[in-house]
Amino acid sequence: MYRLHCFCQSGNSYKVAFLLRALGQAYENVFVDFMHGMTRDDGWRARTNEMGEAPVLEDGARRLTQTGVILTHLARKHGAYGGKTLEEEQEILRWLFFDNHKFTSYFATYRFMKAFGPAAPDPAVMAWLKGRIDGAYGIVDRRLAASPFIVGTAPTIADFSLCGYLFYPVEESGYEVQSRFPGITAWLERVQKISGWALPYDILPGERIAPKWT
Ligand SMILES: N[C@@H](CCC(=O)N[C@@H](CS)C(=O)NCC(=O)O)C(=O)O
Repeated sequence: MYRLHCFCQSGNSYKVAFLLRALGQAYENVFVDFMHGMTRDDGWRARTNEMGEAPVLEDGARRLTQTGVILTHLARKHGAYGGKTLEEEQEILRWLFFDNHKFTSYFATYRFMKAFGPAAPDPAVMAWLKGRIDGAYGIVDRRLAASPFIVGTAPTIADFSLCGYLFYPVEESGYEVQSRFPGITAWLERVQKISGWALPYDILPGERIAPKWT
């Protein structure tokens, strides 16, 4: 059985949990106590992930990190959501990189600082991050206004990746998606119809924390 090292505030963990459920694969959650510094511990890094990040997926003796790698591994292994041609595979990879670099990354940082950061966020930093999020979300919104899923007419791991942080309560980030990005909003409705879909706080381990700075 797969073992997923994860925690409930982690949209990156959610990407993998959602895909495992969509593939009908049994897995065990291994709670990562991120909020108390577990991923910064040298021992944890040596044992679990030298990069100091969740999620980590154990597949037998293999330990995989980076959601782009994990999602690709699962799609290939189970023959679903990975694209049907080399061109589609490359297109999916293109969006996985874009998601990791910009779409997820800026938003996850912004939300973390607003909801869970140790001190009130610096307004200038937040304004800069918001500009970067606006840019990335606009690009994805335009794409999704013209295409049911990010790569073509059926869901792929690119969709699992991009939606990672979009099913968390808006109070956590204070960043409104629904009123500003109609393409993304309509796509989220389609994503919710994928078998196995559930809200992140319903399927990931750990305690919910009330947002601090929003
Ligand atoms: N690109 C990585 C990002 C993973 C990531 O940033 N995970 C967060 C939790 S959601 C983390 O562990 N961050 C620790 C840090 O940045 O120090 C992936 O896709 O797996």
